[in-house]
Amino acid sequence: MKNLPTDKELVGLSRFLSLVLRHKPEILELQLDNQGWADIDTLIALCQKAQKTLDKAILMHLVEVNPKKRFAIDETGRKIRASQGHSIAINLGYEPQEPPEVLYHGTAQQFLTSIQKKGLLKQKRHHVHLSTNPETAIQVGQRHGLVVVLEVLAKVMHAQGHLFFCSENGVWLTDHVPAHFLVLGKPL
Ligand code: HQG
Repeated sequence: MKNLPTDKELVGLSRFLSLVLRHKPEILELQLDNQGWADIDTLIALCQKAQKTLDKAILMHLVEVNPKKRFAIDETGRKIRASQGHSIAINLGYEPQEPPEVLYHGTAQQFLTSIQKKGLLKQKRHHVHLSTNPETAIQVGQRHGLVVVLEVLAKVMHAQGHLFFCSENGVWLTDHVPAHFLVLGKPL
């Protein structure tokens, strides 16, 4: 395909779209509906106005090759949203699901004292983010410092009434993980 951005440019565009679709649609004056969807043609027009190199082909390519499948297109093909990670007030509409026995959360060593006291908090996001494998948790945690992987006793939590959701791109979400459901893996 010709005229597609380089990998580096795609990372920059993906970061910008994550910012707009998860946290600050107002920087483009973009309207999201209450499930977080934006009209694709409007998004492209507003990005172009903001001097971003984006057209429909580039956007579709970005959605397709994005390593974490961060963005979803709706069934009409006219709308796009981030599949998880929001800080703005939208409702993704995922149905509660039974989680696997164990899920993983990667964090940094400096947060452990607080996590042991308060459990995992969702902080600025809508949910605590969990993964099905420790490798992903390592990648997530090392963004914050010396990585530590925590095991979450998800099935037991679920049996005790905690709700779990799985995003379109396979990230498990829950409101809060009390400390007694956490098992501390070995610091890496
Ligand atoms: C920590 C990325 C102190 C928590 C990733 C984390 C993920 C506490 C940080 C997604 C705490 C929040 C989310 C407590 C939790 N005391 N610290 N009681 N409870 N924390 O970025 O999970 O690349 O909001 O451990 O892949 O790191 O953007 O959450 O270290 O899926 O698509 O507070 O973001 O996805 O940090 O990452 P974040 P996260 P994208």
